[in-house]
Amino acid sequence: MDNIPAIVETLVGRFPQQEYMYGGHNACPGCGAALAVRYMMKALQDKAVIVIPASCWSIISGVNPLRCLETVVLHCPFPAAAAVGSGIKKGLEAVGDLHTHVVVLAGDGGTFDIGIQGLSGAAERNEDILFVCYDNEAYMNTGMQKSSATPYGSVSTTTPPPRIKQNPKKDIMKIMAAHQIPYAATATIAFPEDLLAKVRRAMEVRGFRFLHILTPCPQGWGSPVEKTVELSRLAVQTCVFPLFEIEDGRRYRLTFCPDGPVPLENYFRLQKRFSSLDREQVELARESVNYCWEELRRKASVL
Ligand SMILES: Cc1ncc(C[n+]2csc(CCOP(=O)(O)OP(=O)(O)O)c2C)c(N)n1
Ligand SMILES: [Mg+2]
Repeated sequence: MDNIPAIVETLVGRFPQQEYMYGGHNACPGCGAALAVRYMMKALQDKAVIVIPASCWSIISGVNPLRCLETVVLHCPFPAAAAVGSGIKKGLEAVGDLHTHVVVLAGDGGTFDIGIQGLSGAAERNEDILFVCYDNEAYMNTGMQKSSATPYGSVSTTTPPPRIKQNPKKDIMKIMAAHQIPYAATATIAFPEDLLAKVRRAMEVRGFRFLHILTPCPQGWGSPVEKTVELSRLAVQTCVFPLFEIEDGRRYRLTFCPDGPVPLENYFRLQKRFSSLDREQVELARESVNYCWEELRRKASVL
């Protein structure tokens, strides 16, 4: 980590300094979702309407008429986010506004589970919106109930030990690729330039765009608040959460290739939610991560 000051210096030089998210918001200390949106807003600036279904972000952004984002924010019912976003875009077009972006900002519950019907419909119709899923891997706002984005082996309030989550995390990127949408990508806050580049790329593309951002949650994951960025980095380095893009559901591109994956234990060790895994279960998790990583490398023609 000796090169951290150099990295910070480079970022300060190249990263937009203007903020579009105000301080005094309602996020918990160490909230990955707050940082993800802060970065995302640096690309969107005030050129987007943000649609937020029930989630931590409905709280973070503030209760109407207050808000912490320097743009228009609209709160909507949980399952309706993609449909509301699509309607707003059509409305803007109807009044001659062809420039304002519509961005749906939903949690993993609002994306993988409760919002998936509207999400699939909007993707299939190729609505001209950007759907951003910030994924903290559970229903955090209501107290860490498991979602279908919760990974295998995780403790949650609905999967307490010894009945830890038995099923794997749903592969939302495969589901989005199956819709053959023009652009889909993964990102995380430990790679802010990559995140910003992907938001910018998504803003250039017309049609349905999907961004899947991993955002650690210290409260839910049982991790130290100062480890949020490190955990995001470890998720990528262990191949738990690879960084990649998919165009038209076909062309895969890895945007970061770890040189020799970091052991999975380094990632698990920092989080209480994985503390009840035994050696055999860690091995199962490792096999699954390796399988998905090899499959992704084949699709991206890296193998
Ligand atoms: C139809 C409906 N069901 C349940 C709720 C209660 N609720 C509000 S936020 C939330 C959790 C959302 O989880 P997720 O989408 O992952 O976002 P996060 O809270 O993790 O940011 C739930 C269950 C609701 N508001 N509306
Ligand atoms: Mg969540």
